[in-house]
Amino acid sequence: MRGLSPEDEMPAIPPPSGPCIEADCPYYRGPFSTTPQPDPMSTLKNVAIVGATGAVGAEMIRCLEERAFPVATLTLLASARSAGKKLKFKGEDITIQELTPDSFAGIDIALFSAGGGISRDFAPHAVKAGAVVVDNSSYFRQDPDTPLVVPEINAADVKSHKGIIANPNCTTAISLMALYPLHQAFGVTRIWASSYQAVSGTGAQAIEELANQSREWASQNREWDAAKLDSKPHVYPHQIAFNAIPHVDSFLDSGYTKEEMKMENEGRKIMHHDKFRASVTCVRIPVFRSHSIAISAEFEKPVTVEAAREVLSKAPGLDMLDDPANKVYPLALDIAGRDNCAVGRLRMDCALDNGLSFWVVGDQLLKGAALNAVQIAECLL
Ligand code: 2RA
Repeated sequence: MRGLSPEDEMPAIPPPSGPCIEADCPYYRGPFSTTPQPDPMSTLKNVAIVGATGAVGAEMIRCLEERAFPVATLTLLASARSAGKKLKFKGEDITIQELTPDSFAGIDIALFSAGGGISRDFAPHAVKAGAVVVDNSSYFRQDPDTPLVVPEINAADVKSHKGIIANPNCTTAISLMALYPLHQAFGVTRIWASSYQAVSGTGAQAIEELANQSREWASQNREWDAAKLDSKPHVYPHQIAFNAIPHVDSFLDSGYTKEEMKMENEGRKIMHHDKFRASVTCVRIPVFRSHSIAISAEFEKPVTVEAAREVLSKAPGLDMLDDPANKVYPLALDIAGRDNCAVGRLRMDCALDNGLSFWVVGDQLLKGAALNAVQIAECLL
């Protein structure tokens, strides 16, 4: 299994030889582009990764390599605890350095994935040193001066950055990969959604907690109906193995969690749709990797399953897996490790006058974090 970590901590894709869709994003892999590709050798960048030892950091290194990002030098930054350890990039060992305010001299692009506090404290130093920061934490997402970008949706927003570009929350990014093309075609007004989120979205300790609890149950030869363990959970407020916990991030006075409100708040900013409304329940489930989201969306213009299928089958970065009669629909286990998100279970929503229900799955370490960040960096080339 690939390395794993929290937010606030693919197949190989060389630079495309053919044209791509977005004038603003030279490496964009959409089907309709006419934009010529840059010469990667003329755009070599000094790149830094802050939080290189985390799961998202590990995926960032992998994405840079697999997508042949034009890296001149790669600087890996982490806490003092990890300084001196080595990680591989393109077959070479790179020694991890301790993150300090002076770490960014000569850096062109700094990918941050080490938590909101680190972003708050160190991103300004990176910007001052002349780097553009792509930040995976939630810290700058609602800052009006910071674009919040999913390149398939709003690559053009990258241009308005003032040194920092924010990467959206994983559940939002994955949901919008299917919702935004539908919005373009039919005009979404509001959604109701439930997420089924993998433990790797919380981080390495959460992965251990699920693995340990599963082992504990199996080693005790328990019956299926005696799944409640004696040992106390550490990461989650309740046992995660064999359970579903409707509690992701902290609760707000409204009764929703912060994670749940990210869908509406970030969705509005990314889609440039101030009236978008989202009522979401986020649930942590005992899956290691990939988030799944069940969405019911209401639209302004008449929608049909056939028209939606037509739209979604052309959407960049999204696969249609929708043949329920043959048991074909997106599954977390199948999508883990893949760049593309997948959508299926398309049906007219029986409780709405003009609504569609669907199921979208994405690898939250990739499209929900590292891949999206590297795609944003590609927009800077
Ligand atoms: C999660 N929001 O809890 C995080 C990952 N970005 O899954």
